[in-house]
Amino acid sequence: MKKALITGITGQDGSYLADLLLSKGYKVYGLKRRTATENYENVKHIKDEIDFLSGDLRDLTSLTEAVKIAKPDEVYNLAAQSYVGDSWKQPIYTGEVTGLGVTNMLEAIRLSNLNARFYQASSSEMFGKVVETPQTEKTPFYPRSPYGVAKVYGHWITVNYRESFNLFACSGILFNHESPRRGIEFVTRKVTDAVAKIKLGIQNELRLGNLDAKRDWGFAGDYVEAMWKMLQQDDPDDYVIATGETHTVKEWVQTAFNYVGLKWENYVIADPKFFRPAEVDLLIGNPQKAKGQLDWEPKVSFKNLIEMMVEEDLKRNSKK
Ligand code: NAP
Ligand code: G4F
Repeated sequence: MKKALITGITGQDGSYLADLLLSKGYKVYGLKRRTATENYENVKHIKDEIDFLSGDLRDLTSLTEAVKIAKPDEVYNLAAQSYVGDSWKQPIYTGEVTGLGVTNMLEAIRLSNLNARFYQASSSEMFGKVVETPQTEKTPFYPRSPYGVAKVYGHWITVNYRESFNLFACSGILFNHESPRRGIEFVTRKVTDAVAKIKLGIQNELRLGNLDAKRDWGFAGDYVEAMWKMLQQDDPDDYVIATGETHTVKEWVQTAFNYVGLKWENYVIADPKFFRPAEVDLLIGNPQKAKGQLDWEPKVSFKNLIEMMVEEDLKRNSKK
């Protein structure tokens, strides 16, 4: 039986990846930091099938211990301070977790002499103020936030450990991916949750920032398949994972409101609080390498993704 250690198991991607690996017969260990209140929401349906190990990406001792206990064949490093907006409010913390935390995880693996394969959750935020469109594995990075800068560090330290120590280390440069398990602070889920609440009469307005930003949005369930496929190859490499389509935030908003038969202009209010000190205006990835080498393709369309999320938020909010 293969064994996998997932950091960030309580997050959106960690939970979908755990679903996938359990379905493939893996023994799954999940690194979870100590919290005063329960935060198992995304993994409550599989809680009894996962071995949770206590740890924090900033704490090498806990990572070393987790690797010692799990003896993993594969390590998926998904933990991060992942919210771009907060990375200006907590730049040092973001650097410590999202950047240096990657080195801690790599060191824990290297010092264990276990030959575990390693996946790093890199991000299209690294392209930031894009220097070419669409973005590929070869597009130079130009990060626009402390989060993006930390991810660039995490990406290059992964490449460096592969080249220095011959580790099987892959970096997935994933474009935005969403789902009903997405954190409520991200624009996609903020919108679908608000649309559901407005439809149900429990909210009457939605305050948003920049509606003109463009993102390449896919479904998280499709994207974790790509992570797993990267670690099944003969050689480690880096891959862009994207749909190859881009849409504005306004299109997301319009589509979500349309789905419940409402006009978005009647509810959305521009609020300067949600504009960022520096914006990433346009992201669109070219997933050709992943299609060719990993035989990976996204399955859920932009419209179906939004409808899936609005439906789930309608259900969730109806129960309250
Ligand atoms: P997420 O929902 O925010 O989950 C982040 C996870 O990291 C949570 O389980 C969180 O635990 C954990 N975590 C945070 N700080 C930690 C620390 N110091 N030590 C240990 N665990 C810690 O993020 P996601 O959307 O699933 O994304 C997964 C990864 O992919 C992240 O690295 C993100 O930056 C990257 N990424 C995401 C996207 C996307 O569109 N979703 C695109 C590209 C890259 P708590 O539950 O305790 O907070
Ligand atoms: O949903 P967002 O916060 O996601 P963002 O910044 O693109 O980052 C996400 O995707 C990255 C991959 O490219 C990941 F690496 C990262 O971890 C995260 O998962 O914002 C999307 C866009 C931005 O342009 C933002 O300015 O939506 C715009 N926006 C407009 N109003 C808003 C809002 N974003 C948020 N969160 N909240 C708003 O009210």
